[in-house]
Amino acid sequence: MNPPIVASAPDWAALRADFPILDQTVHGRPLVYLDNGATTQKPRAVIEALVRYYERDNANVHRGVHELSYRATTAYEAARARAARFIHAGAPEEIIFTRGTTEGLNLIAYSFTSRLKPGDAILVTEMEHHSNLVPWQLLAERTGAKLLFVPITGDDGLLDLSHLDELLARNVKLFAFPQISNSLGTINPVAELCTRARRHGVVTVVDAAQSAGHLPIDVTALDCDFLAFSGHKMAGPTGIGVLYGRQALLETMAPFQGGGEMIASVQFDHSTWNKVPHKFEAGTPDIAGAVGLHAAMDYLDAIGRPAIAEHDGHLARDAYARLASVPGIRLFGPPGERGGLVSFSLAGAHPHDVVTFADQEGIALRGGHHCTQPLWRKLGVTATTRASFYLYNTAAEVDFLIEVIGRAARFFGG
Ligand code: C6P
Repeated sequence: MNPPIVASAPDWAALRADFPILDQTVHGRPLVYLDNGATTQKPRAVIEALVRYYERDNANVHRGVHELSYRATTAYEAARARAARFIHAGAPEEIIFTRGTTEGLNLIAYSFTSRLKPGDAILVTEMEHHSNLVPWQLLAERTGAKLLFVPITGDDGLLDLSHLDELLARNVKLFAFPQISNSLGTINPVAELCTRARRHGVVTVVDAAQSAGHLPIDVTALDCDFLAFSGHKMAGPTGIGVLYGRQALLETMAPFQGGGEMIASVQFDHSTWNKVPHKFEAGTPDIAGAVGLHAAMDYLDAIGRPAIAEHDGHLARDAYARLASVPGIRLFGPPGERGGLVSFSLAGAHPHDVVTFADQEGIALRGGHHCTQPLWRKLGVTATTRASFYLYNTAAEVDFLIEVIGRAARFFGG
């Protein structure tokens, strides 16, 4: 009998060689980059795709008929088709290139202005990043709609879904939530949330900023209406992101910004709009960014997103379990299944002190409110320290993190 074919696990340590930036010392110590929730590092494949594009193909898209313009347009549209495959969208037309998650969410909020009225509601959760809260606050201000919140359970950072159906029944038009919380690491049950919202006829918006580069995403299976993510948090360049929108919805939505590319025809006193998705891409887009994002998606899928999710999640669970025994530590987010990050506070030390202490050892952490101020206020803290992991982080780096945080606890705790 033939032995079963088992896909070999990626050699994580060897993958580090793909990321030139990791090969350096900081304050005389080898760099341990654990600020991947803020932005990830870029593999050589992405850097080279950007250089190749600028050295050989650079031109504007959809405008000229010369060879370079043709090449730039082809590369830009190939990136769109790749993004559609990356998240299992029904068609490339459902992919709008944006500057990032924040712009994608603002696009929806702006475009929904004419659809909401006083008495309507927008439902979000208590764990939102400001990018998935402030645009809805502005939409509520513009329309007279009100904001409702799905509460969290406490320090373990799960959504309390016991009253979700009652909330959804309160004239909710839009329900926006993160797939993975950037502050808690919670992985939310996106498919369930979308199914329950759909039963109430509510449009769903998934903030996939912290998940797109880590988990396999299938928007068709999730049955969400919108999903937004940023290239720079998934090994791609800064300045490029994706907004997925269900095509039937996009067709009926008002444009976000006006300008070149987004029009079909312009008169002195009025205009008509280009087809979806171009209707939502006013002005010259980040063509090189799209090319770099294409390379990043290829890079991640060559490794395999299920393997990346398992790797990051394992490092985060291990760090969470071991930090729990450091004196003075308070941990946030679920103790079990979690995305690749851990947030904690340390008695007697401001997170900026902890981050500075770790920085002297070459470890890059993030300290602050991580753009989730209302969440921390609810949990009674103003800021935390966060370690966030990616595919190039190793078990040895977690060991070193635990050692350094232990030293910080002794230093600040006396
Ligand atoms: N969170 C962090 O360190 P942009 O800036 O548009 O690429 O992504 C915004 C955003 C939206 N939603 C979530 C869940 C996020 O985590 C982020 C970015 C970074 O946690 C910077 S504050």
